[in-house]
Amino acid sequence: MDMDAFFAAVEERRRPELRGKPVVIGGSGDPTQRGVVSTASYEARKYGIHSAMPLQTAYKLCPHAVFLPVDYDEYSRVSSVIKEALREISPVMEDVGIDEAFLDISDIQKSSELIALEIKEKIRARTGLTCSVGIASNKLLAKIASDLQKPDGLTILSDADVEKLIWPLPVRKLWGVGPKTEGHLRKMKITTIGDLAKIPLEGLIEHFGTSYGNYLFEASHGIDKAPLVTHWEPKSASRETTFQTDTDDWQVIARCLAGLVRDVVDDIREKGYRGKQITVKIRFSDFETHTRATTLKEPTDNLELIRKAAFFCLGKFEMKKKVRLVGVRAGLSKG
Ligand code: TTP
Ligand code: MG
Repeated sequence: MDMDAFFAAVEERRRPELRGKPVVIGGSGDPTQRGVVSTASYEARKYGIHSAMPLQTAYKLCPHAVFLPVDYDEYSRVSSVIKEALREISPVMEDVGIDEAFLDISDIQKSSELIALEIKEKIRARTGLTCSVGIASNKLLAKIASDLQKPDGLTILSDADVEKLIWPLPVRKLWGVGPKTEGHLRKMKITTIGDLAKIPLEGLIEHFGTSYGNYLFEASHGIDKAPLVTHWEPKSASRETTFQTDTDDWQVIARCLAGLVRDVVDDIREKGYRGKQITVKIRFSDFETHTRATTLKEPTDNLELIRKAAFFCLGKFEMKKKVRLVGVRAGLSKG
């Protein structure tokens, strides 16, 4: 299950006057300032606007779009309502992200289609939002299926459909195939999943090594044996900020870091964790990015200790250039 244009849909639901207009969610909501698009409504996507695009570019593509800031607290709240509804349908759920989850429905004595309709109806009744559901024999295929008929989609994929429906898709649709692999494959004249499936396993291992070669071979044939991960521990908590204008003012950088540390500590306390490894990230005006890390004697959620560690890391940077972005991360352990 994957929600449709999630952040934008939440905003449209609470402000019905936005319906049908191009809506872009990102950064502080001011498209003349720095920041990237978190998501765009389907109306806004018609103008070529998409996630991760600079807000200023989105503004050029569609100046009359409605630009709104990210209200993460509200989206998290709606996300919890959705996850609860899904758990009622099947307790075997893998929570993948804010708007996405896998459900194991193999033990439910109903047709796949009925279950899918029930999922869509429950989510619509509790949140007023639409989602897209993909049903298949494994996570890899279910994820691809959920994307085939967005928005408000329902796609049931049998293993026999792989050749007809999956093979024509670009290789990027496979999990774990990023721009780098895509480029590498393009040089081998492989652009679709079907092209990839025609390469013998040995050939893929030769080019990509045993582990990734095997993965590409299986994935291109629709094979995925990974089980659902129904419980996971957060491994880290992090925050970062991009300055409106690059700065070499140490006071500004320090104040920013202190604020980020406070947010991270709030986060780890709320979840009942403790931080051990503290990392500070600095991106300079030319996008060169460095990290400095330190490990605390023992895991803690003490603000002072974590702040001290973060400033110790900050002190290890050579500030030769203006700073564009500051970030902090705490590696976590339980209790
Ligand atoms: P997606 O499910 O990738 O996108 P979406 O729900 O907006 O649209 P679609 O109908 O295609 O599924 O991501 C879910 C939310 O995560 C999205 O609403 C905003 C956020 N997000 C970002 O903040 N940055 C990103 O680069 C992406 C891809 C998503
Ligand atoms: Mg989505």
